[in-house]
Amino acid sequence: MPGRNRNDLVRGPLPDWIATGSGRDSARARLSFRTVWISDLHLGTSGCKADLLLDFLRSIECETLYLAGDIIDGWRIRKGWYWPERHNDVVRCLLKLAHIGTRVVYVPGNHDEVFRDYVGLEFGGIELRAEDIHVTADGRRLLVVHGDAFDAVVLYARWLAFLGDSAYTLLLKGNALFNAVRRRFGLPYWSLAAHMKKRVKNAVSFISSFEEAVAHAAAERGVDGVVCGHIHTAEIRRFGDIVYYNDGDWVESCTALAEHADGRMEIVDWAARARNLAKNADKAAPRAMVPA
Ligand SMILES: [Mn+2]
Repeated sequence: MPGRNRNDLVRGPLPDWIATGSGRDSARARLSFRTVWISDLHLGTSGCKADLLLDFLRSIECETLYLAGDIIDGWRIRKGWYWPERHNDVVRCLLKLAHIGTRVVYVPGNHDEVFRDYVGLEFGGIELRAEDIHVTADGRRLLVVHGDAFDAVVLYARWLAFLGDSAYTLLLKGNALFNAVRRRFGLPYWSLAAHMKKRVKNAVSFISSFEEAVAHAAAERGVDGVVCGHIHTAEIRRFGDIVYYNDGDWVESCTALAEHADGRMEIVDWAARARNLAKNADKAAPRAMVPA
């Protein structure tokens, strides 16, 4: 952005539709990160915690913001229109961040895979990519994907031990084809994550084999780590030489992944932060009106 001081733009007063309400938002210091990843917002569904998400987006500043898939829930919208004003606010806030100089990269997931037809293009300053390689401040290369490509690998994990890597590659392709066919016939995306979550006993082993499958793919790609979403479970975990990062979601946990200026990575739990702020406000002013 030649001739414009990015920091002035980021820190300057925000337009009304960003700094709505109390005015506290525009006054308070923003949390500054080098990079932020969010995914699985599921805008267009009642599950999306849009209020907390807006509060988060208005509280941060970063050089690069990754939207790591399942941002708009296209599968759900097809069943019936659900689009409250709050969800518009989120979209406008994201566009605004791109406009004021944040690099915004959108890697579509399975619920917003219609956007996969547009990878390589740019809309309103938002870059659409099938995947990306992010280089951290301390020089590590991280593969950024949504993660749905690994559903089939996880499902057949037991067989893969016998069949080896060619079957693994075949499964990755098969998973994409399987859902492309379902989409063509107007069938909903078959979600392994949802399927496994119904069987509570298997949920833990599902999460762990998903993480292993993603880390395995990252190792094959020769990167130092991988950032994904999809299973709605935030995590930072090392598998051999690979560090697996999951930024969580904004339906259940309300978490993001953030990189600090020195390359240090952290999971930001915005729901927990909101709870703590409310608790402290309660202590400081016990007779204040706190909405239930
Ligand atoms: Mn997903």
